[in-house]
Amino acid sequence: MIGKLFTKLTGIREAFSTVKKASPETIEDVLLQADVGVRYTSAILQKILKQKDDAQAVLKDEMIRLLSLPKPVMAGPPPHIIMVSGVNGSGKTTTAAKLANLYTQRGTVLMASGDTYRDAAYEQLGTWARRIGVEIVGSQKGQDAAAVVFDALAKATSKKIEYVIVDTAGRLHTRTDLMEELKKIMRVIVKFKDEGPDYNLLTVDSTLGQNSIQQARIFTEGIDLNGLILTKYDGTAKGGAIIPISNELRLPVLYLGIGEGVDDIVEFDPEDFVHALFE
Ligand SMILES: Nc1nc2c(ncn2[C@@H]2O[C@H](COP(=O)(O)OP(=O)(O)O)[C@@H](O)[C@H]2O)c(=O)[nH]1
Ligand SMILES: [Mg+2]
Repeated sequence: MIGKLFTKLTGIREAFSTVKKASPETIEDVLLQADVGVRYTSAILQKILKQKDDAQAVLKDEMIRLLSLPKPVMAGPPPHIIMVSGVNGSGKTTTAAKLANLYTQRGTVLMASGDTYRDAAYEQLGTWARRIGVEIVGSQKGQDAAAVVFDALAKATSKKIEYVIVDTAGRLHTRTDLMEELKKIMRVIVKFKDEGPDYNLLTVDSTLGQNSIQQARIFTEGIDLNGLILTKYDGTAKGGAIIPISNELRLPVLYLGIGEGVDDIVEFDPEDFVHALFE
């Protein structure tokens, strides 16, 4: 994983590479420019100043600590359910495909096209499904997304498929409509699995930096999320926002999207990640 991160995260790595022998003031600039935010930057800086130790080592330790939120674990009998939600364009469908591809290494996978609002959303996911070689359950535009998810879970249960990846819509007529639809999908999932989706993930466009937190709150207040996927991490100068995003929302980062290809995803490990930044 480190190797892949290393080659893909050139932007943010360049910024952090200057930290090695830098003064606290320079480190402060680097963190603020990477969109770590005032609150976490000053907390980190206080630690650096207090310890008078190797600044880079302190910074690394602090970043690892701030990124080590407990992750959900997949439990119980299959099908294991991964649902992705988020605003339009944040990378849900691409991420659903990447996850489907990733989980084929662990078992059988079925994708559910729960975006019945956007034109051609099913076709987009279907193209990925064919490329990856996994089954897909979808419907026509305008049909009930919760019904699609129900069909997918019924199929997965009867065919003993191990992983179901649920893509969802990012935009309906209003925010309330969108949340009601997501809640309805959740009610269907709970019929199959009391605890809800094993991974209930929000996709966050990391090029927006901290600005994405406000948008994300609408989702955290509507449905019971348990993790984040930061997408477009390959193209962001604001990658430091991973710290405020995860901590303000109190959600662990499970994956990073690092490109448009189906393999461009890495499981997030705080230590690997921080070490890759400073390599
Ligand atoms: N560079 C880059 N582009 C991404 C990544 N994830 C998604 N995209 C692009 O973002 C755009 C929107 O993605 P899509 O999955 O359709 O978003 P959705 O509306 O949330 O389903 C597409 O052009 C994707 O190729 C990523 O990790 N890196
Ligand atoms: Mg989509």
